[in-house]
Amino acid sequence: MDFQKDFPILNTKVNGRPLIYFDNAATSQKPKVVIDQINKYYETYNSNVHRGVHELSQKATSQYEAARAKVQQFIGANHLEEIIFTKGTTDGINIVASSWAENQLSKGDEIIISTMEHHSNIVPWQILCEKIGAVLVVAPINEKGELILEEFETLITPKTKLISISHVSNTLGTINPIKEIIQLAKENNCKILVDAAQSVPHFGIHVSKLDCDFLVFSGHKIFAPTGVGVLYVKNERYQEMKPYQGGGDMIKEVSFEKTTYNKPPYKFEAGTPNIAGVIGLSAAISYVESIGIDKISSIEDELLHYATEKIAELKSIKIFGTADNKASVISFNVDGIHPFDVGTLLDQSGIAIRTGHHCTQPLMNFYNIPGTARVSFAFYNTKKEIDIFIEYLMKAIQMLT
Ligand code: C6P
Repeated sequence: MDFQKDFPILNTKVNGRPLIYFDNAATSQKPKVVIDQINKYYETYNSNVHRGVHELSQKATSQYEAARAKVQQFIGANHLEEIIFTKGTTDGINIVASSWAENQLSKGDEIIISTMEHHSNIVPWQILCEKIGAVLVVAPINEKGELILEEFETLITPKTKLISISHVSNTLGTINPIKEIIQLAKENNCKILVDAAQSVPHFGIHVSKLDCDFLVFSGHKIFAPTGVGVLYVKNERYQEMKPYQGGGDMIKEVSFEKTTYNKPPYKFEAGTPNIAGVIGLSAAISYVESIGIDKISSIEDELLHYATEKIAELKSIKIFGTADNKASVISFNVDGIHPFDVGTLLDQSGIAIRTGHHCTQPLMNFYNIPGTARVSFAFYNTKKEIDIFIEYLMKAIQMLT
């Protein structure tokens, strides 16, 4: 099926050539149905939510809350109030660090992350550790870019209060054994946060079956606009959380003497939210559901295997991230060529890839490289595009060696 017709930008040209967009791990493109819903909001019922008796505000509020129900059902949360709208994955992790962890952890307590984490799942914990004297523990990976589970287990001690781990690595594509890790957390009575930025757009997630405490993702990686995301909080955790931002909508009553708070999730959504973004997210999820997340997974899996074989045929290329269980991300380097040069030449041919450290500098240090070139596929990409990419990659290599 031609999914590209659903995405206006995929029918444009870049540098005089039809756009081939292989930077989906950075952000995905937006289908017309999402753009239309955002326009409709601004053109026909733009107003604030939870604040007005007037018709427009009521409509905006009902669309905003319908989006919450859409997300709840999409990720399999038991309760509507377990869905907090955020600015994105980074925001979600920072909320957990400030609202839950700062309140629940003390000096000497430990937080486990892994070598392959995105900076968003490193830096908030470092800031917290500095503040309260907690300790960050880093789980190792092997050369293939897989977690070493036996070693992971040995890192868990009675001091471990939180495991915060990516479901899928944005740089390597590794799919971490999240069920096993959650099981380990449960057995050891520690809480678990899943960074699902790179998994929610690509395969079905069911938070209540997974039984994690927190899960975060960004709207913009699942065909929704930037500036909107989701923090799932298991109901029981709410009683351990304090608001980390104060303002409108998160309160019940305010006086100069004392303020009481609104109930969750509103308690954690201070100020006017990204209403258009939330409405766009809802439309994006409906679009994904109209195709089927399993179908999306299988198309992307096929693209991953096709591209991996083609890239591996090229001499002088090394792929970073060869886990047995991988999502549709391929990071690679060409001998003697800086990834930036590969990316620049491909761009001249209309092919968008990402180059650099991908916000995973500690992972780059593990491999002792400054960065990689990275292609990441969405279901709207095609084998034909991969063939063109390989052709231009070969040309780039010829020019640069
Ligand atoms: N990775 C990439 O090119 P935000 O920026 O908040 O939407 O997402 C942060 C983030 C957190 N965790 C993982 C696993 C991620 O992949 C990302 C975003 C993009 O790989 C931009 S750096």
